[in-house]
Amino acid sequence: MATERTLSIIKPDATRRNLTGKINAKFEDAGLRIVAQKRIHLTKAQAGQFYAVHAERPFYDELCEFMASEPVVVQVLEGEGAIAKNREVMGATNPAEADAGTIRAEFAESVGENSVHGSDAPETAKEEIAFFFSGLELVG
Ligand code: DAT
Ligand code: MG
Repeated sequence: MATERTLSIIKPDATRRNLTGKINAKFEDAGLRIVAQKRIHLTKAQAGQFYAVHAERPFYDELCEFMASEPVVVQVLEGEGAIAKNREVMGATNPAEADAGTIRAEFAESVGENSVHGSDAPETAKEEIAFFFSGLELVG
């Protein structure tokens, strides 16, 4: 399997509870390397642009409000099959359905406040990385 990069976000419910280090340990233990990382505070409009694909979903407004409520940590994870591996480490969207040991099973508070975002495919990973990071911020 090829080396890939994926976009990860540690969401406001997790930064608020000081869980960045514990979540990063899960990524590193799974063989994912954090090759770029920064803490930012999104506006609701920026959150809306990032999650534009969900604009028609009933939870969209709540999701954007939440993502802009407090700072997030955006990061690029790299490794063999990083996109799928990260989704595995994250666990299912609904923490009640997430496998034991996954980030969402251990830390997420609800379906909406579920601690982490991870890209779901190579094309979205590319777009999402470019949304937050310039080429200069990405160490080759
Ligand atoms: P994922 O984050 O696992 O890729 P998704 O892309 O389907 O899940 O949805 C994006 C985010 O939207 C998700 O992390 C939390 C929120 N969300 C999804 N389904 C929801 C629901 N039924 N109620 C409230 N928020 C929801
Ligand atoms: Mg998704």
